[in-house]
Amino acid sequence: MIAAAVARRLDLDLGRIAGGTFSCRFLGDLRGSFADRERYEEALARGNPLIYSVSTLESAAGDGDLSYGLGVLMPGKIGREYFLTKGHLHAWREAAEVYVGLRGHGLMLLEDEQSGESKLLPLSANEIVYVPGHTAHRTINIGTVPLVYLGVYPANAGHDYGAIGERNFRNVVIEEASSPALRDRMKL
Ligand code: PAN
Ligand code: ZN
Repeated sequence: MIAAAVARRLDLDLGRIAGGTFSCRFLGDLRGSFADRERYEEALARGNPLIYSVSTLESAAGDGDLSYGLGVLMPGKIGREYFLTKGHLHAWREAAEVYVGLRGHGLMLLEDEQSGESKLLPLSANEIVYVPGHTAHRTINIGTVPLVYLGVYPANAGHDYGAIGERNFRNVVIEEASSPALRDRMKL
């Protein structure tokens, strides 16, 4: 028996999956995410723009099933740091994820929870990024148009924002000489 509807339409302009739930993160929701706190507060005093949205189709079927989310991340910077998602680990740490780039130019910052090792991988249209388990992941828009991507993950992965919320990623991606550069947060 086919339990769930298996065919879905993605609207890349609206960032919606038919039948999905839609959530938005505004600049004010990202306090603590950007390295330059002064520039962040200055930008927030000027306005509270949408930074990203996620249209999510969560499965209630449990073990073995998949959930997925269509993300749209706006272009822009706070100081020299590109717009980004909050980033998270999966609550079930073994849960991996596959990201598929659909539009725009972006990067994914991965950080192994155990070793602390970072990887910066391209996520642009037609690129796939595999995020292993035990890996914090954040999406970054380095382009001038919205970055659109689909993430597919185990239905029981869960999202743990706590650890990243407290200590953030070790590295930041900033613009240097018109190009993205990976830098140690403590040495900025
Ligand atoms: C994605 C993310 C999406 C938004 O669907 O949830 O990019 O990023 P944050 O969840 O960090 O705000 C995913 O990785 N799901 O597991
Ligand atoms: Zn995830």
